[in-house]
Amino acid sequence: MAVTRRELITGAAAGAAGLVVGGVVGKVAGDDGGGGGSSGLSGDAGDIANARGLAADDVARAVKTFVPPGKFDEYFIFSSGGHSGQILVIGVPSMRILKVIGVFSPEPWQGYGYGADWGEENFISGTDAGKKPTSAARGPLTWGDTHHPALSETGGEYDGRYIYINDRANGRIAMVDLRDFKTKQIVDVPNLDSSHGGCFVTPNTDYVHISTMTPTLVNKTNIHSALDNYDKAFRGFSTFLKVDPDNGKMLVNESFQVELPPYTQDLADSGKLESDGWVFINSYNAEMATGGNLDGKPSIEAGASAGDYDYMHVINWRKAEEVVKAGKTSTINGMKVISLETAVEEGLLYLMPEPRSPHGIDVSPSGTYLTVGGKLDPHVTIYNINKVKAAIEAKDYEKIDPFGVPILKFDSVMEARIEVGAGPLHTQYDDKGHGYTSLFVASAVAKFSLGKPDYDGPNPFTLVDTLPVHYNIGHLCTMEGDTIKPDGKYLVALNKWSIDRFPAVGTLKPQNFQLVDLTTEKMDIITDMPIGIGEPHYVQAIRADKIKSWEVYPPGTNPVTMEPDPNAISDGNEGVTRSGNTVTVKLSITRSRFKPDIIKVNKGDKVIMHLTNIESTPDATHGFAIPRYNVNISLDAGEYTKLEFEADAPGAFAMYCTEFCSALHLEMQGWILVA
Ligand code: CUK
Ligand code: CUA
Repeated sequence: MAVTRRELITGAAAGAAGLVVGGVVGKVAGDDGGGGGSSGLSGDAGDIANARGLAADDVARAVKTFVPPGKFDEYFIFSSGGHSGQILVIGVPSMRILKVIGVFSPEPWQGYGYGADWGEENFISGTDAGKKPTSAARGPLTWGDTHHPALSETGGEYDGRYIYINDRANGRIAMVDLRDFKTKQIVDVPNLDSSHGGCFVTPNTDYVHISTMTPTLVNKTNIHSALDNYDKAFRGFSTFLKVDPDNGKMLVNESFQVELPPYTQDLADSGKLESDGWVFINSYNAEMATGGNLDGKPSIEAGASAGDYDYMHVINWRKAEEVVKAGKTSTINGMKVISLETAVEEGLLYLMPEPRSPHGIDVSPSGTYLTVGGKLDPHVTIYNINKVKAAIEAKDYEKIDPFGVPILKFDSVMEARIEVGAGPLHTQYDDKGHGYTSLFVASAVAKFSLGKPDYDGPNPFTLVDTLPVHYNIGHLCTMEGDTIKPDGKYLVALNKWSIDRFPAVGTLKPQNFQLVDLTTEKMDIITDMPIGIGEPHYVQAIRADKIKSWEVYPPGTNPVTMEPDPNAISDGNEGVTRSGNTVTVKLSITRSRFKPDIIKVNKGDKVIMHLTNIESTPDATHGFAIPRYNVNISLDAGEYTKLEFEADAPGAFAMYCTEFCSALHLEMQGWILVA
């Protein structure tokens, strides 16, 4: 390694970058405030810091997040994209966006939803069973509202294989394969007209769970009066989608649902270790308010907040599995459903009172504690699973709800209530037995201690620290935070508003991800990251070395199967054949040509194209775009896909490669002549 001019000037030894950084940080003075010129650093780094007006703390924070060019981040976070319908992949601690994965919305850069077999299918398929009505007038659904990503787990730890995410708007769920970071399946979940926080996997990914948010209309006899008979016409559903362990796909035929009362089911989490076999689903609107403010009834806002308690649903899914095996289900819209009556009879569904409009429910790493944040209550309420099990065993009920479901006694199942601040929403955990709760109203993060076995210290269930964040924090996420072994280390605060943190970029503002250092005694914000794509809700953080992404596809791989496709084209077997009105094109793609590069068809022909990028060099992606036909495909090296369209528009269409792939990229063009 050559010694650079700068190293000569500063006297740093070549190749000793780590020592240089250590030396600089060691010289940081204890000066916080500092305007320009008070970095407290000496030497070259000190001059730069002084010239930029950076204080000592700024420099220390910068060093904590800096990932040198060519080096990689320690963690990935997978972030929902909100109503952009996508997933964002971001490196931690650098907070650099690594990828946007098209999920419920077409993504032209990835050729997702513009003709490629693997992408297009997701937009037209879903489950055939129980397909829900979609307005044909507006065409197929081309967006979703992604909220809650769920990384697959083995033994309660992320295994880096798949990620699932729900569509809040339409009651769907998608699976992304982390071998190639592409969406492989969207299931339009029967009996779910919406979904929300009930998206998680069981600790070995036997099932991925998704539940209703707004209850589903199940009795359609008189839809205009349905809201007047809300308790009879609507129901919630908790769905356990069986996962194929070989490819992560959800198997609707082997899945089941548990019917729930028409409360509004919200956030949910899977039990683990101590609570393995159970799932927990919050709800609000136990009042079953329906709105109707023009008729003098309260808005849902007021009606749903009238009571002092809502209910957490406690479901024993292993018992539910047995009930399904015993055939005690009915099939509704292609889904096996355990009725409310059966669920109560079989002792697999209970309710627990929760103070005032809860939102988040998060199970502690040991599985012992369930932390609930109530939007209108400044406390978090912590339940103990062992007390829950004992109360169920002893039939320690407060009462039975109008749907026959036993409600456990609050005092029997509650372990602690900690006053954390205004508007607690979601909680995450670290490796030392602390919980971190987002405070939406207070715009802050509260840190508190759990009890044994998660926390073994002197003051259990005590508020330890509070950190202001900027602003209106929704979710938050610690590294590996939903597993049985969280790393803690960093916390990402997902703030809904950014207000004064970024320059104005128009009237729609970016959200603000703030990276928080958890290794210091007081929590400390070390960087702000504007999110200019979508409105993230939840994120999960996984150690980067657990992701085993492929660098390149083996020749002719179809991303749908992740296997070489029998129709894949290799160099030399290209061609165009006709049978009646169907024209089949076998086309190979490489730097810098399509073969064949002239395709002649007649108006009205059905065109089937088998396209293969025959390159084996990682990064050698080519595009295949047909102007005016809304076709825009991206083929990574080795990738095969199929394209079908009707040649209904006559003309000479210059198909071209959309990726600047070589010096002769601009020449990578051909013709489709439709006469
Ligand atoms: S929700 Cu958005 S802040 Cu969908 Cu998990 Cu709480
Ligand atoms: Cu291939 Cu440009």
